Amino acid sequence: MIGTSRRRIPCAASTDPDNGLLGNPLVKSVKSAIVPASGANVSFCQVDLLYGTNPQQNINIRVGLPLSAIDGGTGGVQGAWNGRTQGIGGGGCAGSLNVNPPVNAGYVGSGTDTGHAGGNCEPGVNADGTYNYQFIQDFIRNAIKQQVLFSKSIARTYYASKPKYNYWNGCSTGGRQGYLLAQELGTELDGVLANAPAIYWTRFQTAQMWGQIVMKDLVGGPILAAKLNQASASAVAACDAADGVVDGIIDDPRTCKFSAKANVCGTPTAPAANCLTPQEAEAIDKIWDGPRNSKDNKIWFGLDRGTSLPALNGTNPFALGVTQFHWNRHDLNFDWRTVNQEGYPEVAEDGSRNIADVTDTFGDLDTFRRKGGKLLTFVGGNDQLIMPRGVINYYRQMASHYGDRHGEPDFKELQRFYRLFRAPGVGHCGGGAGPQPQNLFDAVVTWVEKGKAPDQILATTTSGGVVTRSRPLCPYPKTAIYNGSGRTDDASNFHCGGNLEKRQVVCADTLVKYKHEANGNLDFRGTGVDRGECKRESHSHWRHDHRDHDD
Ligand SMILES: [Ca+2]
Repeated sequence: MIGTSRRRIPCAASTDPDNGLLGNPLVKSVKSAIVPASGANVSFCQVDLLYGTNPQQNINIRVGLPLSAIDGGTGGVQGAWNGRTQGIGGGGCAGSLNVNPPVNAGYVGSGTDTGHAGGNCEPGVNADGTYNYQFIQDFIRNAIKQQVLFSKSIARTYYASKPKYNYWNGCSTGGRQGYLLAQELGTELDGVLANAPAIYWTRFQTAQMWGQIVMKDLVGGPILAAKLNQASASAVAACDAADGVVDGIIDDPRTCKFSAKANVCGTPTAPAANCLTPQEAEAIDKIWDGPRNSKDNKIWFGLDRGTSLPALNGTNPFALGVTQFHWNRHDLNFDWRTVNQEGYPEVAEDGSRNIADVTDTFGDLDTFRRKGGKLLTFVGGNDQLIMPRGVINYYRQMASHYGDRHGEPDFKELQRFYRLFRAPGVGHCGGGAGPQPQNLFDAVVTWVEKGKAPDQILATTTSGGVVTRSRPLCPYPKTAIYNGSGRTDDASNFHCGGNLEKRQVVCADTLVKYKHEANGNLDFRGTGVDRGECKRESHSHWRHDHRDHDD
């Protein structure tokens, strides 16, 4: 699409017909101009283009280019440019056109609006009950692919030099976008940082409504936030010490079986304030457990104990969850309040049948892996919006996909190019009680360019600019283990070891698979191990339980 001229051109001329943007039939409009420095933001060359293959497709893409030598840029490998690109992801149902952070760091930055303005996903369904596939496909995949391709070609035109390394950086929807690019555009990126990814879009967003439905059924409406918060605090108090360190954090909440029944008013274990009715306790237990069908089989994962519950289970449901019910039934008037616990499985299955093959992100990483790509993910152990077990589920599936010929998960093999770091106690893309991951993007760059895989990620808690606690985060299924002496607030007194892939936690998370999913796009092995394997105690995957994964 872009001319192959190796002549350097000024920013103002970068849209000239010779350079392939003006006159490109898929580029509806394009402009370029130097943006002056402003506050902490450096001056850069901004190219804005509108991409579309038909009148209904209107994808805005922004590429921010550190000034080239011809435009006065200095300090990089060409002008102010460090020779790399960095695509920035969006959040919720919105994209991002803010390219300042990567540009300030010397990267060609890029962003897209994903084909629509604002964060409303309702236009994915038309008033007549048909899907607006243009809207959905542009949001899910088309826009980010064009973003990456244009950022690379425009960089090549502007600097007369090909980018040496190409990266993605996103969290939540931006994380999902990183996964989709690694799955479907595997030749174009060298490194992907994709945190708290909103993968399995249809499945997890449907599950975001589970708690609201349970509370409506059992209590008649939302439980007071103070009671939800007390239940979370009680769970942490009950399970905190099981990981060996009393620090207000449950290292692996899957092992915590605390029941909210302990908080029922009048029982000896009830808290002094914000105790629960038996119905409220049952609802909270179901929120932790996640949606199940009538056979008591798990449909998706719950919010883990210790997680802040009001984000999804407050006075109002999470807007994208409500929208997802409309998507599942391709009906803008479908009212989630008409759905009870018994009806939930049908809505979930409708979503799987009707739209999940477009929205969910679970392809393999074969091309990305073969081309040497590196994928790094952090997920908060107490993510309040995206169930972290869903991300672990995909990671295990890939460990199985790249495992031995029996399809057993092989995390060591997987970790040659894909590493998942759990951050205990951390919320969605950050926040929460746990120490916060540091320098993740640098870790991807070092992995790609120096071949040094991150064995651990430093996480810190700061107060008034002072680090009050530090911990290593470990590539799953390892976890941070206290060495037994020294301060438990100092990362140097921990090491990465152990193996969190215990039979009891993995098999308890086996998911239902619908008939229509078998042998199609949606076929997947549930948790990366099937039910049969979970029933056979002697299966070799579980014999590994007792093997220490320390190198
Ligand atoms: Ca603990």
